[in-house]
Amino acid sequence: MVYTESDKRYRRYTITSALPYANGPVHIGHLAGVYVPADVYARYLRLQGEEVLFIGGSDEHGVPITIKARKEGCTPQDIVDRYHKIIKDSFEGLGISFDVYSRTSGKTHAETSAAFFKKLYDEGKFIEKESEQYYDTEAHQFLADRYITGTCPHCGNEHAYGDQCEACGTSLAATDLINPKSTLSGSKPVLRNTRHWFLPLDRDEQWLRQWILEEHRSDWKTNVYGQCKSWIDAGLQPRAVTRDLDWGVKVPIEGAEGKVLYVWFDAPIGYISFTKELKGDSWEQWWKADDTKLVHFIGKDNIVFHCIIFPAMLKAEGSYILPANVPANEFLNLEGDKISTSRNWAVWLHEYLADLPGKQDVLRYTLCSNAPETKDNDFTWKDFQLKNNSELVAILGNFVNRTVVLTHKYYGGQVPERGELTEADQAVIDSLRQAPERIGRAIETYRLREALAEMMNVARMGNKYLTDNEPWKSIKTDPEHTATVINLSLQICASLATLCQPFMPFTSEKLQQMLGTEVCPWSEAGRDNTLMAGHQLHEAVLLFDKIDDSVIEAQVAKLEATKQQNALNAWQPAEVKANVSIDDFGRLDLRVGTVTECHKVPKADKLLQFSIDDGTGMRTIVSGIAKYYPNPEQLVGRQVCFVANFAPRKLKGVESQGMILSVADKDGSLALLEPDRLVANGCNIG
Ligand code: B3M
Ligand code: ZN
Repeated sequence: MVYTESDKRYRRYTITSALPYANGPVHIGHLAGVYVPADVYARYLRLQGEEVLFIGGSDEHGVPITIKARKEGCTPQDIVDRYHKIIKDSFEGLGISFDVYSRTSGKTHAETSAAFFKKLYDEGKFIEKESEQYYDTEAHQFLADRYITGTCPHCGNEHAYGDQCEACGTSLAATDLINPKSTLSGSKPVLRNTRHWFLPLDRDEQWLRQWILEEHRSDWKTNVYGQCKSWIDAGLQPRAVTRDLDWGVKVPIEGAEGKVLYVWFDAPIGYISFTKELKGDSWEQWWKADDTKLVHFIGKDNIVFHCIIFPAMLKAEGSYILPANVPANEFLNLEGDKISTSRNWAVWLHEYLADLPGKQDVLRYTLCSNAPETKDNDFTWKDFQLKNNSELVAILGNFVNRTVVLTHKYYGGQVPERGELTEADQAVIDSLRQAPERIGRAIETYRLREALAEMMNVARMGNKYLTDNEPWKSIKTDPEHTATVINLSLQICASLATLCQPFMPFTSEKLQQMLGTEVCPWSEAGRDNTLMAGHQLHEAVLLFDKIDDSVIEAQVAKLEATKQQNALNAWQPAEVKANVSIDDFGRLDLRVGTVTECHKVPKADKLLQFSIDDGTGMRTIVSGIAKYYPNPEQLVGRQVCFVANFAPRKLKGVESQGMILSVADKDGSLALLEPDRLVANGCNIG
């Protein structure tokens, strides 16, 4: 029984989650934005007894995949095979409960998307246009989308792509770019004529305005509504739905050789193809029946495609329903910095599962409670640890553990009979009864953080109930009421087994095992008599373990290493200084000498004191390089280069007569200069 009035008319739910590009693994940003919320929603509706189809799959077309293949010297198929498997397995590992997880390189998808295009083509729904597109004369190829980069005309970002500027989020046409450059050959592309098919979105403005801006004014999220409004207000333009590429679904008409469907044309049709794969002949009701609710879970960068372009395609085809809601989330950052695949700044799901086995629900919980629902949000490992230790362990785990342990201790693990109820007992029963609806309404309106907090409030209530009643004391003084307290606490535990299931399915499973129950229908989850007196529990096991500092430190160190690697990758030699004359250079007296002694200057951590045989005698040089040479005596016997004619100066009481020449490497380490064979001490450098 769903609680939101407008949802009551639906008989089934088609829930889609954005199809991740199979050119890299999935990270926590994807999870927090799309997959965890979608999974919570799907699991909840199933517990409500609703008919649910939860669709996922890999997006295996598009230019980024071909670019990666080219870089790695393999085929695009190799790339998508590799990542499809990693992505699919890791989703499964996290308990994302797709009914189908397929891929857009499959046969059904090729047929379905080609047929969709063909129907629109036959019915004259496209406009056909010859236009000038960039062409790489060295690589002999038209440059679609990411094959071309240049400066964004809106924000000046010099690395904008031919289809989008990632710095300001604007969607671009390649011909908008300033100083366009081919990513294939690096050359400046030329314009050539080519023929393409366009979806005339300009003709859709009126109904889109009515449908989104009027009808969905109050039930779509403000961030989604706002983006749609600014798109529509800016005036919609025809969008090309074909590309000159050889990787993708072939354009199914004559005279279109060498052309494929644009990835954003075929990918959303993937939702439909995958439904066909799973449901066979009965697929249509999931996409065409008015009592089906279609909901797209996506990230904010996909809003225009799911709210405007795909609906325009569905509308043009004519027999499909439109999405009832598109609950897009904002972005999740990592330790204060934007998640980035190219900078490897991410927590990758498959690595998380390997590094922290058995902790799926901790990640699900953290991501859900931090979900970027209304604004960008930040993931930090410290917060992750805190959420585990002071919420999951201290509240939920602690409550369940105390209850089950006490049941074993006092009643041999059997649910005790309850006696007369006090007012406080009754208040707990009343509050428990209302919990499913409170949580359910929040989930139905995509306020998952709130829903999760409400679920935890049930555990909080349980903890407080135990603490207020102190059964470990009252067992001696008031055994009858103690039995009531334990009985009710167990009912709360049983409720939690169902109420936590959408968020934390692994924990729910553990809890069910411990209690010897199964999840119940959502509408019954608030009952106070789920566990009958006399029912035997199984052994108490801990739902959550504390996460030690060392675990967190290891993850932080991993990110630190990434940062350093990125700094190295970004390193460039300094600019060359202004010219000097040979006379300027000649005034410097540079020489070679041999180190005869070397030690730290007392009470100065940074300084080394060198004694150098300079051919005429001994010279002392003090140099601030102690941290690079922890064993300075090892420098004895080596030849070094030094400036011989600096005026002497005192450093920590020692007179320094020159400067030793060294080079600072890009990673911040240091190297001393040395002639490449032994030379006489005192020789000049020049
Ligand atoms: N592959 C884009 C993305 O990951 C895309 C989603 C397709 S959903 C049909 O941002
Ligand atoms: Zn820009």
